[in-house]
Amino acid sequence: MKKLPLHSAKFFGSFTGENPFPSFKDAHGGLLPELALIGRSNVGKSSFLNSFFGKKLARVSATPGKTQMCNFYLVENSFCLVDLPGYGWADVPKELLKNWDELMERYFQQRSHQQLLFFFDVRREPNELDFHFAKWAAFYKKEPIVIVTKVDKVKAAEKEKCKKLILFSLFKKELPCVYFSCKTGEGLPMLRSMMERIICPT
Ligand SMILES: Nc1nc2c(ncn2[C@@H]2O[C@H](COP(=O)(O)OP(=O)(O)OP(=O)(O)O)[C@@H](O)[C@H]2O)c(=O)[nH]1
Ligand SMILES: [Mg+2]
Repeated sequence: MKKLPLHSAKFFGSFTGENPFPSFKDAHGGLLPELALIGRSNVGKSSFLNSFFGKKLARVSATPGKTQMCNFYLVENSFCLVDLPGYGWADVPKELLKNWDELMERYFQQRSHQQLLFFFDVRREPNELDFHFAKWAAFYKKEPIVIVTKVDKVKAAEKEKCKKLILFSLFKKELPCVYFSCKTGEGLPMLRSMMERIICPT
């Protein structure tokens, strides 16, 4: 199978959806595949992005709410990846939460070709906003790949428990699920080969 040129990834730009989101085409005029990272704020989406590309492209912070726009990264002639703003960070004014909802509506309505990667911190339990997202995903008929993050912080039994919660309580269905840690690299080879199969299916 073709290897993705991940090291050639570049930051393309930040978008709010007020103007159309960018669309990237292949040599035959077809849309390039798109991977979208979604999940609660501080769950480790931007950290995953940096591990996945093997270089520091996105800003990571211990303070939730770091990524506030839809940040597009382009791997030329292969695919694009979108780091979506995390939801549910503390101290967020109501107005900002409303903006998040509107931004996501715009993103989901304008894009139909993306694969969602749903991130979940292994030490948490699904909250109201996670359920809100799961409903959206079902409405738009999206089947996310679940990435359970920060697994370096827990024992094996807790990973299993978290996986069951997400699949059977949150999404209520079997979905692909990978344990990931940007500290140890656990899950990275598997995720890279999964993405290769999605992006270059032949
Ligand atoms: N131990 C551990 N810490 C992690 C891991 N992934 C992320 N973190 C830490 O979690 C914090 C948040 O990480 P980010 O990658 O910025 O999270 P995010 O989901 O992009 O957050 P927002 O941009 O606010 O949506 C940082 O302090 C990271 O160092 C992991 O696999 N293991
Ligand atoms: Mg981020």
